[in-house]
Amino acid sequence: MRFLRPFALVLALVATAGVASAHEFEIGDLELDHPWIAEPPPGAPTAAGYLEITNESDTADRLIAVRCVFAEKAEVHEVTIDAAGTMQMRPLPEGVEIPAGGTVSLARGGYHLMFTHVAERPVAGDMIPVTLVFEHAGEIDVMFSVQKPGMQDDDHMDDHMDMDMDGDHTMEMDMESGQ
Ligand SMILES: [Cu+2]
Repeated sequence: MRFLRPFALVLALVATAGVASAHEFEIGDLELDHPWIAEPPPGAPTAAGYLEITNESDTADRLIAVRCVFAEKAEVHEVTIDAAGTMQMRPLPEGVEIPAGGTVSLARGGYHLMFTHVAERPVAGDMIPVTLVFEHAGEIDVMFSVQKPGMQDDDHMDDHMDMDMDGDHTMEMDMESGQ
């Protein structure tokens, strides 16, 4: 058992870091959990944003628009995989539905916010204000924390640790290029 203790300590520190960086916002019956932007590589003109949206009402809502000042354009995007297995993304002009009583994750490899023509490169540690517009709940200003890809919430952390243990980063790399 002695040999396991240092490893257990590392896990505890990781879990604490995840909790410290988690933040959430509420508007009406919507809960917006841990909005974050992945730090783009130097020179990249785009950045991707993620969060989890829970709708506690019995009426569906819809994220219909995104506004910000740090990029010229902000859109809701979806990653799709075509028949040939190529990952692509497309804007969703209708936005994303948040079903009644449901949760929608904007996460790597799926729905995400796409910021293009970024004026100033977001750097890990920055907090960036972004306005999210919902069809029914209205508008809310949310602070997105900028983090290095691979340093997100606990769930993601678990995924990455699993991948590290498997020694297989293939899936993760594909997802990043799909942003
Ligand atoms: Cu995109």
